[in-house]
Amino acid sequence: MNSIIDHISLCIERGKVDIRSPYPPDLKGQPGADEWAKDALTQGLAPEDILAACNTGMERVGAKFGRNEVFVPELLMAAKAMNAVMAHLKPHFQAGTVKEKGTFVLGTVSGDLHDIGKNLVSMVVAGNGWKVVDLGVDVKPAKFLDAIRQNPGCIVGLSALLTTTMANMAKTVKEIKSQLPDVKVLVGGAPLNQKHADDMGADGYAPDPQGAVAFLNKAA
Ligand code: B1M
Repeated sequence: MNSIIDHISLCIERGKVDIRSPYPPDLKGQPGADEWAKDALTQGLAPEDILAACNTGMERVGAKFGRNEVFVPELLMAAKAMNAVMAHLKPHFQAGTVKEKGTFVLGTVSGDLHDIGKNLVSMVVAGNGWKVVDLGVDVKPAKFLDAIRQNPGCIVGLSALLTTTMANMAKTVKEIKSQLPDVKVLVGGAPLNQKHADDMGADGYAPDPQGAVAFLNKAA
């Protein structure tokens, strides 16, 4: 366990944000996700590999949570550590084309507070030349509808991380389609698959940010 990539995965898994962070106590005084991400980029590691290391850490802490070995505070620290890495990765994912291809209205659906995946989608889509209107988390259908009306011709993206909020996603798709049937809706998030998207009446499903870009470029 000594490559930079391993350190990054560990910092995410353990919620070690930076060298100043006293949490977790056994890593006090040691570099955290912030410093390792900076080092990784300085040494020329690919942003995609750094992101994959973060996802490994997130999967490990998520699995521990599933086994009741850690609880919500540990997940929050993992999210904080991941955000520290993402601050370094953001310019790399946004260094794509400059001319806007269209507008993508994006948000995490009502009742759901998970935003790390949604933020990644936002960064990568923006880096591929789209204007992103990010509505944040816990977005009610009415807020999506307002944003769509304010951005004529936009495409909408809904993210959900909980099986429970997939029902709210389905309701949101239904509301959008009943009021604004021409608007294209893309859905994504860990618990979803193509069949869920079809059942909800969405126009597309993307498993990752690259899939979202592919959908948008095709739909534009
Ligand atoms: Co929560 N959580 N969480 N959590 N959390 C999960 C999702 C869970 C799988 C953990 C587990 O049990 N093993 C579980 C859900 C179980 C289920 O429903 N099936 C869970 C639970 C239960 C909960 C709470 C209910 C816990 C509680 O309070 N008892 C609670 C719910 C709060 C709420 O939302 N109302 C909760 C809270 C939290 C925190 C707030 C502490 C924190 C989120 C912090 C934040 O986001 N700012 C958190 C975290 C960090 C996780 C895990 C560990 C990591 C999620 C993550 O960021 N992954 C997660 C377990 C896991 O995933 N291993 C877990 C990394 C991210 C890059 O991946 O979000 O999948 P992901 O995004 C991907 C793709 O899905 C896709 O692209 C992204 C990049 O590849 N994608 C899209 C996402 N959106 C897209 C949209 C698109 C296209 C692609 O187009 C529009």
